Amino acid sequence: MSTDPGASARSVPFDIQGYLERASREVNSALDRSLPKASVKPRTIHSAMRYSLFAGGKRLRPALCLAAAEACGGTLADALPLACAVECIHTYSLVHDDLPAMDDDDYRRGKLTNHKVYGEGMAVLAGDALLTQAFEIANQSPGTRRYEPRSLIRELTTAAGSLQLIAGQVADLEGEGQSLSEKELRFIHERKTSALLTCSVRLGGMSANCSPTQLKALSEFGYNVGLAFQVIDDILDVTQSSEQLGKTAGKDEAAQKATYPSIVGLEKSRAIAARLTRRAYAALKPFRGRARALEALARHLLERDR
Ligand code: GRG
Repeated sequence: MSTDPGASARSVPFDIQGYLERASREVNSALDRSLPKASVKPRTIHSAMRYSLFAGGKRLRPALCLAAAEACGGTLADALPLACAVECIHTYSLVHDDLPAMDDDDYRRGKLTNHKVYGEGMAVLAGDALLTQAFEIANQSPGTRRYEPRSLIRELTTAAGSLQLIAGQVADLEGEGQSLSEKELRFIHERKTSALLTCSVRLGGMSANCSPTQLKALSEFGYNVGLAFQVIDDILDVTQSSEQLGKTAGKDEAAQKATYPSIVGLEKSRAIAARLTRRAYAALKPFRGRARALEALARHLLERDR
C-alpha cells in the first residue's frame, strides 16, 4: 500500500479546472452582491475597489476555503462569506503592495495596478475599504456550535494583523538589499503568504463545525501548501514572462529581494516545494479520502505556471 495519502485520489482524475471555475463563479457573484455598486457614491472608491477585486484573480484562497468546508461536510452557503472575506483581504494586500511606497508595480492580474488607474491616494483608500469590507462580509457568517462568529473574525484579524501578513511585509521591506538566510526568508513567506492560506482552509473547516482534529489537520495542510505556494511564486518570478504572470516578472531580482531560487537555487527550490506539498497531502490523512478537492488544489498550486 502506498504511504502517500494523495496517491489513490490522484490516480482518479479530479477536474481541478472545473472546480476552480465553479468556485470563482460562486465567489464572484457573492462578492458582487456584497460590495456597494460602482454607481453608489462616492463612485470613485467603489469603482476602485471593484476594479482590483474583479481584475481576474485566480480565487485560490476562496477555493481552498470552500474545499476545506466540503472536506468537513459543510455547505457552500456557510463557507461563502468567509471565502469572500479572505479574498477581500488578499486583494487589499496586493493593492497596497503595488504602491510606489512598497513594491512599486505597474501591472497586476494582467491589468494596470490600482494606483496607476485611480491615483495613489485612492488606491490607499481602496485597500483600506477592501480590508474593512472583509469584516463586514465575514460578519454575515452565523458561526457554528463549536465556533462562534467572534472566533471566525479572530482568525481573520490574526492572519491579517501585525504578527502575520503585516509582519511578513515589514520583514520583506526591511530585507530588501540584505542577504537573508533560508530561515529568515521562511519567516517572511510564512507570514506574508502562508498565514492567509492557512486562515482560508481553517475558516472553511470552521464554517462546517469541524472537529479539533480536522482543524489541526487543516492548519498543517494550509501551512505547507502556503509555503509551497510562495516558493513556487519565487520560482515563477524568474522562469516566466510578465505576460504569462500578469505582473512584472523578474521583480525580486531587480529589487534585490532574497528568494528561494536566489538562496538555494532553482532545482533545490523545486524540491522544497514538492516536499512541502507531500507534507500537505500527509496532513489530510484524517479525512480518509474525503478531501479530494484539497488534494487536487495542492497539486495544482505545485504545478501552476502563473
Ligand atoms: C501590503 C500588508 C501588505 C501585504 C502585502 C500580498 C503581499 C503582502 C505582497 C504581494 C507580493 C507577494 C509575493 C505576495 C505573496 C502572496 C502572493 C504570491 C500573492 C499572489 O497571489 P495569487 O497568485 O494572486 O493568488 P491572484 O492575483 O491570482 O489572486
